[in-house]
Amino acid sequence: GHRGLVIWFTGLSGSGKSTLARAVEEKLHLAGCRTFVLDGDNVRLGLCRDLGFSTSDRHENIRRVGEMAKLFLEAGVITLAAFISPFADDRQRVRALFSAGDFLEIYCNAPVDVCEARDVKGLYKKARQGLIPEFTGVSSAYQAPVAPELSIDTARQTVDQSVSTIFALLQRRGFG
Ligand code: GGZ
Repeated sequence: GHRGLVIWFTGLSGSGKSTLARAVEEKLHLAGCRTFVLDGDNVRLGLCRDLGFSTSDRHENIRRVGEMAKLFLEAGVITLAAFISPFADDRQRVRALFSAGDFLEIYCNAPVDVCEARDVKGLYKKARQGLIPEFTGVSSAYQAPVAPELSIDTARQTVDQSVSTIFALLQRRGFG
């Protein structure tokens, strides 16, 4: 068996967080690991359905997810958390919940114009039109990580390349 681990993906909407989390999860799963992906799509429907996107609601969203990841860690699960988590102090507080070896921060680094050009869900367009207030990268700040365990140039790397980079780190840490 393996111990628990938290892999925390941060980056703008459309930077590839959930895509990479799910691709890494699949590979870990094939290697026999117990995994779970947490992202806005599952957490904001239930546990955090009372929260929106104000600064204080984002603080609370990230706090709850951090605490949940801690419970999963105790259960021996590899948690892949994919949240914009735009504020450095929120990410720092999450990191502080864990021992150094139990937490990896991965910055999905793509410029806003690249994320906006993809605009899979049409949210950037709506944000530019003023229909979504406090949209990260448009009308709400994103504070880039200063010292993540990994920074991935998701504008230039393919998903496969990014997954390989992440997996190499996981294997150095004894996973997969
Ligand atoms: C940012 C928003 C907003 C605003 C709705 N700002 O691309 P998506 O759609 O699927 O991912 C985004 C998701 C972000 O939720 P998180 O829980 O990751 O955010 S945070 O960590 O800041 O709490 C986007 C959608 O929700 N979305 N409104 N105003 N993203």
